[in-house]
Formats: sequence, structure tokens, C-alpha cells
Amino acid sequence: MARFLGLAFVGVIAVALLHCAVEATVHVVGDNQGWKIPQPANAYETWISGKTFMVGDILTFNFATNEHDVVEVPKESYDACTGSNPIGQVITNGPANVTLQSAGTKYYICTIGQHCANGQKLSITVSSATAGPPTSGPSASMVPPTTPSGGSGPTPDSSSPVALSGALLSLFAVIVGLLF
Ligand SMILES: [Cu+2]
Repeated sequence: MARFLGLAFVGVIAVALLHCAVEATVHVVGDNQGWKIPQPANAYETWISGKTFMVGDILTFNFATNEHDVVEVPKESYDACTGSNPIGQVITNGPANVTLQSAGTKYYICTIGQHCANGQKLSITVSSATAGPPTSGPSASMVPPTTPSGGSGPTPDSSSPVALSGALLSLFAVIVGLLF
């Protein structure tokens, strides 16, 4: 019994860990519009409203290779729409997934043509993930006990042979009664 409880405990922990590992959110920039010169020009400012960006989350920039690119830049470059001070590599292959590595305000622009000046720019504030998700505990412990499914199966199976043998017995008694 103690051994079973130990195994069950390990199972709950494993499920909880798995739950935490899958916690990262994927944010598709601009939703269906993707990463382009947005309509309207402030569409990405609208897109970020109400969203929470955490360290470890992923930004998906959906764009066709050679039509757009994406690069993180400092605030000054974001405001001036210049890619001359890139933070890391310019990502030229779309779609692109960018993992948010650290907390703070991040600035992304497209460096092609006048795209940035026409609104293809994104600034988000990333929060650190230190404030853990306390609500995942109860929901994770709710997951494991879902195995018993064939509980009602054996009962009709075991009762029907009994009923059958009872019918045979009464049939036998009738035959015996008729014979004698
Ligand atoms: Cu572009």
C-alpha cells in the first residue's frame, strides 16, 4: 500500500513537472494578419493589448522569406526605424520563432524598405517567470485518477452465466418432472 502511494506520488510530481514544462505560450504576432505592413498601421499596438509576455514564451513571426525580415533592435533604432544596431542576427527566413530570453522591453522591426515606418514594428514588455503558477497544482493532481473504465463490464458478464445455468437447471427440473 505504501509502495502504491509512493508510485502515485511520483506520478503526480511527473505530471506537475510536465505541466510546467509546457507552460510557455506561443504568441502568433498579428494573429491571422501575420508579420507584414499592418492594416491599420497601429495593428501591432492593438495586438499586444491585454497580452502577457513571459520569459520562455515564443513569438511566431509569420512572413514569406524575402518579403520581410525581423530583427531585435534597441529603442532608439526602433523609434528611428533603422536596423543598423541589431541585437543578434537579422532573421530572413520566415516563419520565424523567437524565444523570449530575458525580461524587459523588446523591440522588433522589419528592415526591408519603408515597412517599419509604415507600422511593421513591435514592442513588447517581457515579465520574468519567477512568480510561479500556483494554480497548476490542484489541476495537475486532478489528472491521474482517470484509469478505471471497465468497472461495469464484468458484472453483466458474470451474471449472465449464472442466469443461464439457472435456466438450464429449471429446464432440467421440468424434464425430470415430466419424466417421472
Ligand atoms: Cu517587412
